[in-house]
Amino acid sequence: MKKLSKFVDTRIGFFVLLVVLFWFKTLFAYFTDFSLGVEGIFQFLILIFNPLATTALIYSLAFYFKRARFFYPVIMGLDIANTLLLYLNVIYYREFTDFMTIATMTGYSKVNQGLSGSSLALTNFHDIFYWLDIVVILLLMLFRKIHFDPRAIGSRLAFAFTSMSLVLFGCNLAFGEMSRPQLLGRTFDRNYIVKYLGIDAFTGYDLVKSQHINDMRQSATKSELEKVKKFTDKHYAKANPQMFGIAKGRNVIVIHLESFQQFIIDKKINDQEVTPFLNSLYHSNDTYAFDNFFHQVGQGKTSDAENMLETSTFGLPQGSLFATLGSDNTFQGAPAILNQRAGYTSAVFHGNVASFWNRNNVYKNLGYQYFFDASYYDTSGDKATGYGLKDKLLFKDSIKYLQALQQPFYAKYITVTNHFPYDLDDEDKDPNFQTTDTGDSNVDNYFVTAHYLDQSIQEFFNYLKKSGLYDHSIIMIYGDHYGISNSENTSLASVLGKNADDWTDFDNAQLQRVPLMFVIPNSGGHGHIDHTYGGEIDVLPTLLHLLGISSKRYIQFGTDLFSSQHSQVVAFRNQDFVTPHYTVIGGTVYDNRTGKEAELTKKQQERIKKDHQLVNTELSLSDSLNEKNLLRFYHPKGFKPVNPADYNYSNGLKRAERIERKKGNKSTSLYSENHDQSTENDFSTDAPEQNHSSTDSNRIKITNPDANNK
Ligand code: GP9
Ligand code: MN
Repeated sequence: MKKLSKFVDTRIGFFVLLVVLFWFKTLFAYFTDFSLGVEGIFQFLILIFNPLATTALIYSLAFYFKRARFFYPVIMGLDIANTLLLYLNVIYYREFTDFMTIATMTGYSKVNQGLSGSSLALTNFHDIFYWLDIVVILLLMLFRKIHFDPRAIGSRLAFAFTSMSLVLFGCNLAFGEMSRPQLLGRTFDRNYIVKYLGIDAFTGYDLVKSQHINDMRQSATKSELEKVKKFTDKHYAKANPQMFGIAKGRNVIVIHLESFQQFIIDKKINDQEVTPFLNSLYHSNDTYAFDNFFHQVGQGKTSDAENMLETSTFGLPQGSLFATLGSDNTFQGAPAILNQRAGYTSAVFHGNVASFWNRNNVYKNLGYQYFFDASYYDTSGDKATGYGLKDKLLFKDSIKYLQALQQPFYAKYITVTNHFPYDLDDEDKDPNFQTTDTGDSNVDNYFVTAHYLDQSIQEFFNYLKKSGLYDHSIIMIYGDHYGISNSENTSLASVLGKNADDWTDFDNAQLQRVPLMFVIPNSGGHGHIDHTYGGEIDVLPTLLHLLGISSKRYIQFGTDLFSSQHSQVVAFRNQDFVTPHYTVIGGTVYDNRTGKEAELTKKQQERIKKDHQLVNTELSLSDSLNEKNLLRFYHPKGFKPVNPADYNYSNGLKRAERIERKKGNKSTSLYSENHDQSTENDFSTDAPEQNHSSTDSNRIKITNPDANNK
């Protein structure tokens, strides 16, 4: 004991004491206040280790102050500031299930104005532990139980401490990247960065990022907006009069098929269709389907797809637009446009935590009125896989929310079960479906989860028909991006009847096709498979036109797929592109008919050069629009800017019910139309989990236990 107190009386001892105490406090926060979703021993070890490096790094700065009367106040000041940062995050997390960004701290973020007056209500008895050590240490110093050490630490030693901490941090980062590749590059979820690197590293990282973003935004001028506007005006494609308004006034149901590629459609394995139900939709004369439709996502994957589909602007060249810019950017997207132009109610149903891809913030800026995330569902036991609630349960357990929405509604379902690594419990597997035997488990399992997804869509459609929603809805179904990556495509080759040995970049590019279908029941039966080339960027203007809403006044980079003026040059995020005749990858031009390098005439070369320029221009103008947040300068006719403060995603059902009551017999929700009877019984599923109690497995619970949303 004596030895210990002697050690604490040295500067190094005091430093070690503060570092260790802060380390423990952080771990305390990790295990009591945050739910970081740690999986497996490796992640657990990283979590335990991660506060150490940054704390040591920050506190070592005090060593550069030679005099005791500077050293002690500085190191205590750093400790107090660091504790304050941790503590504010604890309180913030209790309200938002998220960490504080620089934008929230400085009040820049419009999504949530930092901690509100209700923060006192968010304090907890155990919060004493965050501050107790500091109080005790200050008292011990005051009563001279801890003595000030007058001996300064030499500059070299101080530097050694700093460098050691940096090395430790380097190791921490390396382990984090090992467990979650592209951790910083893609910023999936702030929870992840904290889980792997700790709060200090997260805040530092966010500071650098927000500085960069602020610089970009400040440099923005109106003339840049005009440049963008000029481009999109010039490329606007006017609606096809035969299609314009054919789904006017209907509910819009969007089904996001996770990682679903077009090649699965009509695919037979061991003589069985992988997705018989989707295939039947694909060939139905109520369905307008596209077989040359490409995903165009970058590193933001799902979130890039969502962004393109709902704003008709591209994702960013690096990272996810949702994660990096989505909290503060101005959007003029589908939920707000449909609400303002045609009175639509908007909602998202998704069985993962709300913070993933920063959706909890972005959706408010998009004008989504409801977001039913994992906290609205029972995801315990075997009801969820890695990315959340299993699809069959998502559709089933959403009915009580869906039926409460005023019609017409714009409802988006984001499925998750068909997500890498395509894990599915045996109980969910169809014993009659035999998958491939390629030896590559990702490929083999991919078909199994795709088959499951297909069944879940069928169950949902059965409900839509039974409840009557089907007849006055348009159901848009799309695949967000590839499920099998380029490096695995050779394992897929044999399944596609191709030879893995002569697999090329051309083949990879062709596999970036994803489904796009508009199911429009009772619309004349003119549905067909359309061979037009297009991509995710084109969906919003197409959908708006089907709903009879002109898209002309908005800044959108895509064009209506049904329009005769639609451009069929499909840009990938890395500037490669596909046209009906050529596929251009890294400058190499392939002929689509042969799949071989094309021999081009002068004229064709000119054409391709022009297409290339078009691709570069649209991508860079979209980047400048988003990175500089230029839409804040743009006020299309009748568009009221979205105010994120108007939205709050807790108590969604109660809010919807309040509206039902207020509207009385003018309420248009399905529940009201059904004479205040629930339609939940119209849903039938063969999901085995529905009857399982919540405690039958120890799988990680992704639900936020603090959320009291129902
Ligand atoms: C997560 C889900 C998956 O909520 O949407 O996103 P992804 O990994 O496909 O980008
Ligand atoms: Mn996805």
